[in-house]
Formats: sequence, C-alpha cells, structure tokens
Amino acid sequence: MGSPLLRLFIFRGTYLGLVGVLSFVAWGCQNQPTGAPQPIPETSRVESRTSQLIGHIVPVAGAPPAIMMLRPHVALEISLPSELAEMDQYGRAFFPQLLVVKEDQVVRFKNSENELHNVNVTDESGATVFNIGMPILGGMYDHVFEQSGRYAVRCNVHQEMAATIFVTANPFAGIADREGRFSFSGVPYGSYDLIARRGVDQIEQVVTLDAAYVEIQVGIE
Ligand SMILES: [Cu+2]
Repeated sequence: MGSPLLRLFIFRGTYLGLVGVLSFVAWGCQNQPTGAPQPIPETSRVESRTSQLIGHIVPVAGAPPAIMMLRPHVALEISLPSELAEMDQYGRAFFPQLLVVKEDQVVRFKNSENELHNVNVTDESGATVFNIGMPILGGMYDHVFEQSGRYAVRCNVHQEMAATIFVTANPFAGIADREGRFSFSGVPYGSYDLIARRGVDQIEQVVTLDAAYVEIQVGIE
C-alpha cells in the first residue's frame, strides 16, 4: 500500500531524521573536554579572531547619550551595514532623536502620521544639506551622507521637532544606552582607539582586542 509519492516522503523523512541525529552527536562530541589540544579547523580559526567588546561609560544626567566608536589602527575591510538607517516622524517628534550612521549608508526619512512636516538638515557650518516637505502618512525621502560630521535635523512647521544625525567613517559605531552600556561584536583582533563623544566633548583611549570577550570601563583608569 501507499503511492510512490508517499513512500518518497517517508524515505526523505527518515533520511532527514538520521542527518539530524548525526549532526547532534557530532555537535555533542565537539563540546566534550579533551586532554590534548586539538587542531582547530581553518574556518573556526578565522571566526575565533573576532572579539566582542563590552563596555561602560559613566552616564551624565541631562546630557545626550554617548556615541561610541572604534577606530582601527590598521585599515580594515568592513562592508557597510546592509539595512537602511531610518529616521521617522510621529507624535510631532523625530525618532530616533540621535542617529549614528556610516559614511555612504542610506538614511531613510519617513513621516508616519497624519500631519504635514518637513525635514531641514544643516551641517556643522549651518549650511543647508537639503530641505524637503514630507507628505502625510507615508512620506519618504532617502539621503546618503558622504561626509563625516554632525548634522542638525529640524522641522520648520514644528519648532519643537529636532534631531541629530552623526555620520562617521569608523567601521564600528553606536550609542551607549541609558545606563552607559555599549558593546561591539564581530570586531577583528587588533588595537583600536575607542572614541566616546558626547555633544562636542570627546575622549579617546586605546583598546587591544585579543580575546573573545573584552570588557572596558571608559574614562576611569
Ligand atoms: Cu513637523
């Protein structure tokens, strides 16, 4: 009994089940502690040469969050993030109010509410980069910032609407959270300047990444 098609399904099901068991056993074996050091396969060796940096910077009450960056001491081939960076408008506010992007990364501006806004972006000298109207409920505009720097974002219809876009050439950049915690993963081993920037204040310290996890406290020796 059973059609050829049904038999095929049964066969494939058994086969996949067997593969599942075999790979589970192999995974289990890899995790057994062994007496002598085993040679590491080439692929694992490459993966193990990246580090996760976990850090903390003392938060300052009332100050903007710290922008954290890693500047490598040797040139690194790190590709741009594939996802779009987004700055939305709703509740008569920009979200997020601080956006950190890489040079040449696409930034998408959106208007998600039933209220007319504009997006007026100026550079550090006060020169207008662009100023566009944003149609209600789905207005959208993409822009690529080619120059590092700090850009002010405003809506001229609502004076209370303001945000900042920070553009950097550093391959690793992000924002510390409310408690001052930050982390970077997949960072190639090596030495870096860790840069912390809050408003126009900036501090730098050298970090050496030579282990899978490295912890750092910024600004306190
Ligand atoms: Cu507005």
